[in-house]
Amino acid sequence: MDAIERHADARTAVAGARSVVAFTGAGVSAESGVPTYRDAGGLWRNYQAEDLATMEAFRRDPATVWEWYGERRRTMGLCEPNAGHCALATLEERLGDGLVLVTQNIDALHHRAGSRRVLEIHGNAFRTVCSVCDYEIEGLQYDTPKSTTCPSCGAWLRPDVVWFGEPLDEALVERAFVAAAACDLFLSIGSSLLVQPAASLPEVALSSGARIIEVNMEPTWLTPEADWSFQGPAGEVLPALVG
Ligand code: BV8
Repeated sequence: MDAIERHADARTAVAGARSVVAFTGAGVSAESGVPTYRDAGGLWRNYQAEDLATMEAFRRDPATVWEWYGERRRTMGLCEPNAGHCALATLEERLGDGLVLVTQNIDALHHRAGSRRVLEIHGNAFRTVCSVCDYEIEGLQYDTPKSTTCPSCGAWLRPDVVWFGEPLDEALVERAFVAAAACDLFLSIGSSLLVQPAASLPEVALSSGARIIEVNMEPTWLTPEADWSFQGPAGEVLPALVG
């Protein structure tokens, strides 16, 4: 089956699906200018994850961790959703709550593309919460807050993201895994599928009999298992699959 036929086949699968999970990683935002984590020049090459995205690092040097998130807020805040994000927003319009969008991204670009039902399982870089009490700054912040001290308990404020070694929000994880077990089509888009527990979602879908479409620039452990795997930019492949 050549690429065109494979494409047509996958398009038919998307058109015919009734319950879909779209699972996204940094690759879906790459064409918007958001650096990915592991690609050449990816975030982690410049900084060791454990140096910046852990509670230990924050306790050790909160000012540097805030400097890093302030820089990422400024960078990501200037990025616009791309055709890949927009295609998923279109799919949500068509499927209603038949689509569950689970993202590892903290860049809020799915929301900005118009998607409404987005499970941000690793948090949102633009939200600010207290590292101790349940205080939260209203709305989104696109830079380091003027004061990083909690006005309620005096502790450090932090970005509302999940750091390595920290548990994800149980209710969000539950909804994501229930949707993966129940879907008839699972889309894995722009993820190296290396970070747990998120990377187990395609496995749950696979073992529940869902058909799998992968869109990623390079092969992953899921590639040989997928019904269709497209190694191309999500901003080009997704509109062709969903359009
Ligand atoms: C936890 C928010 C326990 C912060 C993130 C050993 C084995 C197994 C697991 C572990 C282990 N050691 C430690 C763990 C656990 C750890 C983990 O999985 N580590 C990995 C690295 C081995 N997981 C955790 O720590 C989790 N917590 O386990 O807690 C616990 C439980 C109960 C009670 C107490 C404790 C927390 C994980 C979440 C961490 N936070 N982000 C921040 O960002 O600042 S993870 C972060 O990295 C992202 O959110 C994302 O999830 C991940 C990056 O992965 P991807 O999105 O896939 O990005 P990547 O760059 O890797 O790949 C991009 C892909 O896109 C590439 O393949 C590329 O080819 C492709 N691409 C590029 N351009 C395009 C494209 N594709 C299409 N189109 C393009 N244009």
